[in-house]
Order: sequence, then structure tokens, then C-alpha cells
Amino acid sequence: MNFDRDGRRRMATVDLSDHRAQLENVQRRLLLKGALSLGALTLLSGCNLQDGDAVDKVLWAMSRWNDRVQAWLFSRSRLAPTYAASQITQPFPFNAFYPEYDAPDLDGSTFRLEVSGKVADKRSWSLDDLRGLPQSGQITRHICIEGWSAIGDWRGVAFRTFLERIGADTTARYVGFKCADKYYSSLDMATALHPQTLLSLDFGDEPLPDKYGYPLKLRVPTKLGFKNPKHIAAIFVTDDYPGGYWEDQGYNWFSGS
Ligand SMILES: Nc1nc2c(c(=O)[nH]1)N[C@H]1C(S)=C(S)[C@@H](COP(=O)(O)O)O[C@H]1N2
Ligand SMILES: [Mo]
Repeated sequence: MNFDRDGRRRMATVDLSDHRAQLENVQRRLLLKGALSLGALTLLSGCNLQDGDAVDKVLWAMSRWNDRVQAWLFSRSRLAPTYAASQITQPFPFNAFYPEYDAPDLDGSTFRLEVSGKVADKRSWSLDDLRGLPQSGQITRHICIEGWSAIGDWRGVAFRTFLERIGADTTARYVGFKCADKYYSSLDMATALHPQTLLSLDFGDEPLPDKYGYPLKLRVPTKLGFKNPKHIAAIFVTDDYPGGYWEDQGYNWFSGS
């Protein structure tokens, strides 16, 4: 805007046609910038993102890109730290998308773990079948995205051993988990095969208590707590991205710890 000597406004007579493309470009960039900071704000304030929203699309694309970079950086041989028995957190915290008194109370005698997808042997497994496989244990730190961590003692079957027994196609991309409480999650195959990924039946010397995932929990010390499904009812091997309960609400899927 220009002003004449008396302070009155005078319209600029610049021909904008030369600049139109450039202006549109700037406008687009500002729009994107606005969308990103709005997205960041939405994340910080914990609001739900709307379906089909442009902000949502940008953020999901970023998160998927982030997954690829993390998978690439992830070392198959890197081990999570282990701890002494004296360092175990007492009492170990409970967490789920419901209060502790709603934890499923399952009957171990009739329990069968279902297996499906890209595997050679789809027969289901009883708890005795699983206890018949070689057992091992770990004392590791569970880290919850909500801001707490605790050291626990999980024992059971190396998940790699289980995948070998069912003849899993280990060139498939994902292993998915369906839980008795409607929770679900999934892992990249490299993490499923990681030496510390454990199909856990026991917490210390005892079968997993209800609140910690009876009768089966996948213990993944290289991942955040929400990628450690409790009360596992079914396992499937697939190339189709299975997502997860929190993953589908925007938690980053890879979530290494
Ligand atoms: N089936 C099931 N598994 C689950 C959850 C859940 O709500 N249901 N919550 C996850 C989250 S966010 C955390 S932190 C851990 C908590 O495990 P804990 O109760 O043994 O501490 O379980 C994970 N696995
Ligand atoms: Mo968590």
C-alpha cells in the first residue's frame, strides 16, 4: 500500500500477473506450514484428529515415513539391557485401556492359542503344548508411553522358537496379535525374531497373573509397553499392515524403546 502526501491511500498499480504463480506458491507453502503447526498443536493438546483431514494425512504420512527410518536404523542384534532380580519393581504396575478389575479372567484349561496366515502349521496350541517348548526368561525394563517404567521378570518361549515351530514365513512383513480383551497390535518380522522377544507364560515363578496378561503375553523389551500385547488369543503372519489398538489412534507404529 502506498500513501500520498496528504496521507490518503493510493492503490499500487503493479501488474500482478507476473507474480501470480509465485504468490500461489507462497500461499501453498504457508498453508502447509499452518497445517503442520496445527497438527503439532493437536498432538500436544491430545485432541482427536478428524478423519480425512489434511492435517491428519500429513501426520500419518510423516509417521509412516518415521516407521521406515526406524526399521532401517533398528539393529537386529542390539539387546535391551537386563537387570538383577533385586532390581525388579515391586509391585509391578498394571496398565490397560480399562481399570484393573476389568482384566479378563480366562480359563487356562480350555485355552487355545489360534495361529493363522503365512504359516505351515495352523493347529492351535494349549498351554501345556506351549510349556512343552524350551523355556527361558529375562529381567528387563518395560517402558510405557504414559511416562512410567518398571523392571519385571518374564519367562516363557523364545518367540523365534515358536515361529519356527509353526513354520512361519519369516520373509513376511508382520506378525499380528489379537487379544481376549479386544486389544490388538503387530510387530515387524525383524522384531518378532529378535532374541529377546518372548512369548511369556510366567511372571517370576508364577503363571502370569490376570492383570499382567494371563495366560499369554508377548514381552518385547525393544519396544514401548503398548507393543507388548497381553491376553493373546490369536497370532497371524501377514504382509498386510495390521496396525494396533493405539497405533490406529496415532501412536507411532514402530515405537522402539
Ligand atoms: N491385551 C492388552 N494388552 C496390553 C494393553 C491392553 O490394554 N490390553 N495395554 C498395553 C500397555 S499401554 C501397557 S503399558 C502394558 C501394561 O502391561 P502391565 O499391565 O503388565 O504393566 O500392556 C500393554 N498390552
Ligand atoms: Mo503403555
